[in-house]
Amino acid sequence: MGRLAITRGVSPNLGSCELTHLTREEIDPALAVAQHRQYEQALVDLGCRLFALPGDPEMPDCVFIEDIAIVFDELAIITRPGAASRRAEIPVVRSTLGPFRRLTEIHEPGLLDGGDVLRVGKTVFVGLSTRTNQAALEQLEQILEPLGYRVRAIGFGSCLHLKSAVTQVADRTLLIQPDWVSPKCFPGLELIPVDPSEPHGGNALQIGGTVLYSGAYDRTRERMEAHGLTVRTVDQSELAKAEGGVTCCSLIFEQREK
Ligand code: CIR
Repeated sequence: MGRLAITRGVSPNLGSCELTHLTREEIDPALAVAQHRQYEQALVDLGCRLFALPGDPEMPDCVFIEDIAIVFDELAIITRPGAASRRAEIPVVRSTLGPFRRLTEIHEPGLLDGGDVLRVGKTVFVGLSTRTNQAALEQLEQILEPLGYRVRAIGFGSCLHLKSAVTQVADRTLLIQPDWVSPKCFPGLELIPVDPSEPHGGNALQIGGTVLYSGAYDRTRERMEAHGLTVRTVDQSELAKAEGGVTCCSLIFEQREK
């Protein structure tokens, strides 16, 4: 039935977003909205059917929908975000995913942001972070291991989420910021390190045969192209000030009724 991309609009209060590693900078709300539309258009151009939810003034970070759910072929896991301010984002995402997947949830004391979960085939790497804890990791093991997935805990530092540091760009290839997460965590996979001058360049979104990527990291883009990857860029300057990247702004999965 094709690939579905669920997105959520930019909150008019994005300027009050959570920030962990960055210093607050003024965000241009109109530019953020325009850039998010450009991102949504790129998803459509890359073959996704777009399901765009409206943003909410009460939820500054709602555009970063990736953190609220992790969608597998077999089921979807509704997270319990590590930042309490973000838990109000859950109900709309839960009801939107309901028709497509059996749902399960992370429960207290578990804390989990989708940005800390990197799935590569049947291996699920889970970053333990300020947002994701051991209790959630154990709940993920209980949910996923009976379905044949291996769950692996990963330590990392200097960035918000595991996927700020490492993302999948081809079936067996990861883009990685080796100063923030050890390459030794990913045996058997080909690794493309970000250019050292672009430390924030580790977040890329593979959609079919194309990598959707920020336009801010030319040298790392060239490295991916030198590996034979096709890269399409989008401008994300405003969402980057809120510690967001290309993976954060959508939930992408094969559409089918459950
Ligand atoms: C937050 O701190 O929760 C947001 N300002 C940024 C979330 C970005 N999400 C992601 O990397 N998956």
